[in-house]
Amino acid sequence: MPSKENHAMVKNQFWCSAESEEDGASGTGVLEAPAKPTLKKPSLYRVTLLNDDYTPMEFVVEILQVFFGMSREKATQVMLTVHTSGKATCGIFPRDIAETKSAQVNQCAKDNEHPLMSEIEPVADDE
Ligand code: TYC
Repeated sequence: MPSKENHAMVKNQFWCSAESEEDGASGTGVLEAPAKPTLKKPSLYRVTLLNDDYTPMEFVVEILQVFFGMSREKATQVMLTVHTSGKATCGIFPRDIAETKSAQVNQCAKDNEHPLMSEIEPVADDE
């Protein structure tokens, strides 16, 4: 069973070896660290709210406060943008979170018998 100390030692050896490679010293038999790990950022999704003629403005404001953590002032602003422009962004999140928030909004609207709908769309990498 390797001890904590052993683990730290192996880790140090690992990095020392990678550094010594730059000096031309190789053949130590120790695994080399990759020069640069290739990491991919998670794709992001925009949650939008759609306008309709029947959902009360106050209900929309409360939805934005509860599910998107907006202040009452910000929520009122966003609700009015939806009301006048047809839709607006509520927030941008990794896919799982965007899907969950959108589903929560749609379920809450359904439970309260309002036609309010939200949807999600992918955000372009250069956006
Ligand atoms: N248009 C609605 C009304 O006049 C209000 C509303 C705003 C509905 C935003 C949906 O996403 C929405 N009562």
